[in-house]
Amino acid sequence: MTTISRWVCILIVLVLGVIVILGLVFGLKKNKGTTNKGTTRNLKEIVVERCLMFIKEVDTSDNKCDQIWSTFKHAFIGKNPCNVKMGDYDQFIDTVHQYISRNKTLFWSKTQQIAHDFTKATKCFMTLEDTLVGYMMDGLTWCGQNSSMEFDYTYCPGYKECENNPVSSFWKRASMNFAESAQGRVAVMLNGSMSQPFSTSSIFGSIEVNHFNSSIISHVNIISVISSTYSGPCNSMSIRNLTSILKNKRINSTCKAITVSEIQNCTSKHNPQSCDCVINGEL
Ligand code: N1C
Repeated sequence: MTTISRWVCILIVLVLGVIVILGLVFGLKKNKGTTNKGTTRNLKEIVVERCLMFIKEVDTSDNKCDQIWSTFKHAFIGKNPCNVKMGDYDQFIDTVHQYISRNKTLFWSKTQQIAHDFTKATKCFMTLEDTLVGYMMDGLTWCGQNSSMEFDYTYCPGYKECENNPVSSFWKRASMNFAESAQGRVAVMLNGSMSQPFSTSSIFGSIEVNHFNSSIISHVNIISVISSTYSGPCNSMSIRNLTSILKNKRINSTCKAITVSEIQNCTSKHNPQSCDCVINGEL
């Protein structure tokens, strides 16, 4: 190779290197800027349509979707999106009328997908998203702006930016109400593959458990969802911590480790009616 062609090769490698580095830098910057979504487009239409559909198919009680929408909007519109508190949704929660059947409540923490696949397939339990409040807002983002009656469609703060953001405060307030309404034997699906399946900083650990009403809840069935290779998670410190918190509230509990494939088997089309296959008839 001549000296000139060697220099041409070096130059090409350098130019390619610079292009790759610039691509990475701009790519990362772009991702960083788009981490937080703004308000979901057509929020009102989506929420009202979901409300009407839910009332038609699941719940025939006297809910008024227009009224529900206005109390929901009132909770955060015109407010600094870092200063919307749980209490701002009080009126909204009071406007939605729903009855949660005894022995049917399912809580979850870090098991969102599998818990919802399970309730959808078996219809034996209800998560918050299977009630009108959770169904309407599931997967949506919303926030307002200080001194404006408009939604912010470009950016809504997440939990990392500020705790009192409209979406986090909504789920906390809705979860509090859901936990207060739970009656009889209830269940919770925890992620037994994590080092801390029960965390006192999760919504389940910091809000729902604290609002369990021991005069109407008789038993908590803790389901530790595990991958087939992991064993012994019911004995983990964090689950023992949950058991003792419940005991102090005078609520009995039992824990059972169940593999992902056992749950999937219950939710598969071949086994659609398996109401208690996951809990083996304990509920
Ligand atoms: O913090 P988590 O779980 O323990 O919250 C889950 C717990 C469930 O039992 C639900 O009843 O709290 C309720 N809940 C929801 O139903 C819900 N839907 C969507 C709490 N949070 C919910 N989200 C979003 O997931 C919300 O943005 C919140 O911050 C996460 C919490 O999920 P997690 O940490 O797995």
